[in-house]
Amino acid sequence: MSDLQLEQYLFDVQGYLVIENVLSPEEVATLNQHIDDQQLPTPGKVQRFGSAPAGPGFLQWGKLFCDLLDHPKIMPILQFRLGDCFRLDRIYGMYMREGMRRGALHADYGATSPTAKANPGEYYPFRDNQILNGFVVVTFNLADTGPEHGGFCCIPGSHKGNFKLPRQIAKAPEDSPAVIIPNAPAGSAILFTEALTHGTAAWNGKHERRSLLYKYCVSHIAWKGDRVAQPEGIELTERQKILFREPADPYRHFPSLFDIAS
Ligand SMILES: O=C(O)CCC(=O)C(=O)O
Ligand SMILES: [Fe+2]
Repeated sequence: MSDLQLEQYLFDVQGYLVIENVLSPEEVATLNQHIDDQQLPTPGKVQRFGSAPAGPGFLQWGKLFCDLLDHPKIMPILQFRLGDCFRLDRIYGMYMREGMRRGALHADYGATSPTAKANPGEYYPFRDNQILNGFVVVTFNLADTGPEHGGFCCIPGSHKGNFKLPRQIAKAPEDSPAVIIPNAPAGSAILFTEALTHGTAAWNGKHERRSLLYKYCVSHIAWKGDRVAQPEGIELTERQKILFREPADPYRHFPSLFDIAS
């Protein structure tokens, strides 16, 4: 079995996946330097930076941020989940200082999601060996996160769950053994489906948390009404440009990301 098949299996059963060494230490340092150059306000009340839409968000801060849009180590895994045609829905960075509190556990699909009562529309899913989820996040870690520090947390396997998150867990996720904070060193990427019950754990690290989140949807779904703008003055590849397109039918009105050279 190839590494890719192993990754597909683990992503499917866990609902998330950590891939280490996606970024070199030099790339991590350069991205962090670009973030330092922005002289952002001290994290506290705010814990997001460089969000888009509106505008291009942190993509405007350097070509390296744009190169992560279709990182070669990530694209084959996204293809498993999202098929050939997908788009960038939104981005933001997260930064945290020691003592910052956790966020609420949440999910964008299923019984716990705010849309749980919405009519899903008529569709005829093919279930055999197919992954139906269409909303995936790639978090590039520019600083270590994990059980010791905090950061992304989740309930592994919960994307396949059928029942609402119990109040006992929602109230005190830190006390529940079902909630884990995966170890994800600087340079690693955490992929997770938005169907997974997940959140932000309290930050106990001495260092600042720095993560870049890129959120992708299948081409015919949009979770945001407006689009991430292409950065100005930064040359994007043809493939990267596709990620900024308006939502549309896969293949018919939205091209495959895998037919063209990256
Ligand atoms: O990485 C985190 O702290 C969680 C972010 C989150 O909730 C999300 O991307 O939907
Ligand atoms: Fe979330």
